[in-house]
Amino acid sequence: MASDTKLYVIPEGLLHGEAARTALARGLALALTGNRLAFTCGWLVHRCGETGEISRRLLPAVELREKAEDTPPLATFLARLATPRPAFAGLSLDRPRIMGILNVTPDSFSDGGLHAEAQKAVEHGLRMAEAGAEVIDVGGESTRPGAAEVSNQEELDRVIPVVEALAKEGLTVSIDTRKAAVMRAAVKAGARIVNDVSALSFDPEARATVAELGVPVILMHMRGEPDTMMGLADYEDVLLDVHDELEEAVTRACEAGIARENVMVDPGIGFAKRTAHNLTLTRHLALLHGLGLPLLYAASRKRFIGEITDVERADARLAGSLAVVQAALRSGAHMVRVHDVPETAQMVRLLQALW
Ligand code: 8Y4
Repeated sequence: MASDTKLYVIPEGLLHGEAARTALARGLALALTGNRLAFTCGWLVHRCGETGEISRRLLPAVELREKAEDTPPLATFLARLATPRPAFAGLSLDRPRIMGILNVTPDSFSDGGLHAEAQKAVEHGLRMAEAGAEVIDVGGESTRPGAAEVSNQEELDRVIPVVEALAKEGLTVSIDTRKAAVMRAAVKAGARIVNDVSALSFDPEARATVAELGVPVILMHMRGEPDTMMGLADYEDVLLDVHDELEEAVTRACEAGIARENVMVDPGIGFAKRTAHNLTLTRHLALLHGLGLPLLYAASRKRFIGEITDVERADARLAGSLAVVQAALRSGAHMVRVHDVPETAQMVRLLQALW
């Protein structure tokens, strides 16, 4: 095998709860992010670095384990899939966590001036926490293609009062921003997580800022910027490309001094991805556990759901959102970012009861 060939395993045949623990104890399955999940077979994938040629074979878990004994890269990949994830921002990841979306953009809580808007946003954040969101993701910059640029000062004016009020209430707040100055001010105001859709690549100061602040960070996959990303939705293999590009983002973050234990990854559903890409990533999400890090899935109300169901209005996409979030949780996603917190919390409770 050429030395520049990369190897991956896409877990299939997932088991949950008691079935996972029993199959692991009997050597019938391989562990996925601890012992609450296991997989009974998997696609062993090889990609040649020179030709880009990809080959895949579905193998039972037992054969994957045997093969790993004389294939070090396979042993490494299986070990990364298996290792339990440590707590992230103080949240243990042994059960699914809900991140509630709180937009503080001009169009979100319209009318009535900045103060009234902040007040409404804080109330919505508190309601989401009450309903089961363990992280509130506060964002003041729209990443919609064609959205107007927001100045540093305007973004700060919108998000900081909201972050401060929610943090004072004892909530875990993440700050959704690509700007180092906003990250710094938000953490000072009590935010405990940085959520950057550019994976710390938009602002040249971002990596050093997060390293200095020492806070957990969510690195999301995208290509280009919101205005250019759809022209870059061209993949050799979307699943493997997203894996590799996330791996590079993680490496760059760690080289800048960010602790690996402080990194969560996210495939960036809808960002530089067409409908088929979003479906492939959702279907084979478990491959991304091969990065050895906690995994966030965020598809709430996104356009591919509307495209498949022919539902134009974003706020009428709850059922489709629940379907893909459930799929992601069954693949072992550790956190989901959603608009509809009470409904998602109800679904998560039922899933847990079944497991
Ligand atoms: C309706 C409303 C339909 C909003 C789509 C949307 C992600 C993210 C966004 C994500 C992480 C969005 C800030 C896009 N998406 N952060 N942020 N992962 N980590 N669109 O996928 O929600 S904004």
